[in-house]
Amino acid sequence: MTDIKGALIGCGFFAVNQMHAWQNVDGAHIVAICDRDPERLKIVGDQFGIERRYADAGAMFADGGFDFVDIATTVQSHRALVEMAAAHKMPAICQKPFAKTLDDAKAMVEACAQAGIPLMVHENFRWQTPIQAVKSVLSSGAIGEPFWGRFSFRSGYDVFSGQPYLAEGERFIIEDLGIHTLDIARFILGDVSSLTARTKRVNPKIKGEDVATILLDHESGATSIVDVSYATKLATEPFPETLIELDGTKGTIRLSQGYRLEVNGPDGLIVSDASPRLLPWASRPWHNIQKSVLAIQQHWTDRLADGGEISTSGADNLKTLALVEAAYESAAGGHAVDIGAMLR
Ligand code: NAD
Ligand code: 89V
Repeated sequence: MTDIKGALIGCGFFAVNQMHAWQNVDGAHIVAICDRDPERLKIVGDQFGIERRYADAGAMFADGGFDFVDIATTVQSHRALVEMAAAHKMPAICQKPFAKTLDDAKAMVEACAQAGIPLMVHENFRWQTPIQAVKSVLSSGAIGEPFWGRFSFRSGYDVFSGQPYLAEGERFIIEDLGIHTLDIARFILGDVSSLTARTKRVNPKIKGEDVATILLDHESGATSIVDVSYATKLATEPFPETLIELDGTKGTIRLSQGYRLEVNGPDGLIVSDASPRLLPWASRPWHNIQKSVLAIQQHWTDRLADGGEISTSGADNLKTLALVEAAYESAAGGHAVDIGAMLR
C-alpha cells in the first residue's frame, strides 16, 4: 500500500517532534510544510528535507497534492485553519488547545462534520505509555469498579524557555497543561457531570495561574481530583510525568514517579515498570511526550486507512475543552459548574 501524504502547518517548537514522529509512522509521510515565519520554515524544511514550503496556508491548500493536514500552530489560528481544511474537504489534525472558546470548537466540529472529513485533536497525553498501561489494567477488571481517583502533575520545570508565550497569556496552566490532565481523567474514569476548581498564581513573573486544584464528579458516580502545578519544587523533578491514584472495589492502582506501576488486587501486589521507550530522536525528559506523539500520529494514520473511530476526535475533545472552561468559571465564581449544560 502507498503512504498517505500530509502537509504540516506551523513549524515551531513542538512541530519538530511531530515531524520526527511522521518519519517513524507506518503508512504516512509529510510532503509540504507551511509557516509564516521564513526562518522556522527554512529550519524545519532543511532538517527534514521537505522541498514544498509555503508562507501562506491558503496557497498550500490551493496547490493541494496531499491527503491530510496537521495543524501545529498555537491556538489563535486553529479555528481559521480548521475551517480552511473543511472548505477544502481535507482531513485535519489540530493541536491542543483545540480552540480559544468552546463556541469556536463547536463551530469547528460542525464545519468538519458538514464537510464529511475526519478531525482529530492532537491530544497526545492519553497516548503516553504509562497512561495506556493504567487504562489497560483498569479495563482488565483487576481493581473492580473505580470509585475514586487522583490525576496529579506537579512540577517546577521551566517550560517558559521553550514556550515563552506560556508566560504571557491571562490563562496558563489549566488551558495549557491541565487540559491534558483533565483529558486523562476523562479517558480513565469517563465523562464528567460537574466540577469545582480553585486556582492560584505563585510565580510573579507570569500573567496566568500556575496552580489549579479541580474536583470532578464523573457520570459513573466516581469522584476524582485533578491537581496541576508549575510552582512545585521537588528534590527530583518529575516533568512531564502525570501521577495517578485509583481506588476500586477490589483493589488499587498507583502510578508513581519514575513510571512505577503498582497494582494491588485480590491476588496480591504486582509492581511493573511503565516507562516509555526512548525513541532514537527523543531526549529526556520529553521522551514520554515524544513517544505519545508517535502513538497518536500512528493512530490517525491507521484510522484514516480503516475509517474507524478516532480516540481524540474533535467531537470527543469538546468534552475536555468544556472542563477547561468550567474550571475557569468555577475558580472565578467559587461555585460548581454543570458540564452537561455547557455541551448542549
Ligand atoms: P510555536 O510558537 O513555537 O510555533 C508555532 C508556529 O506556528 C510558529 O512558527 C508560527 O510562526 C506558526 N504559525 C502561527 N500561525 C500560523 C499561520 N496562520 N500560518 C502559518 N504558520 C503559523 O508554538 P509551539 O510551542 O510549537 O506550540 C504549538 C502548539 O502545540 C500549541 O497549541 C501548543 O499548546 C501545542 N503544544 C503541545 C504539546 C503537547 O505535548 N501536546 C507540547 C507543546 C506545545
Ligand atoms: O504539553 C504541552 O502542551 C506543553 C507542556 C508539557 C510544556 O505543558 O505545553
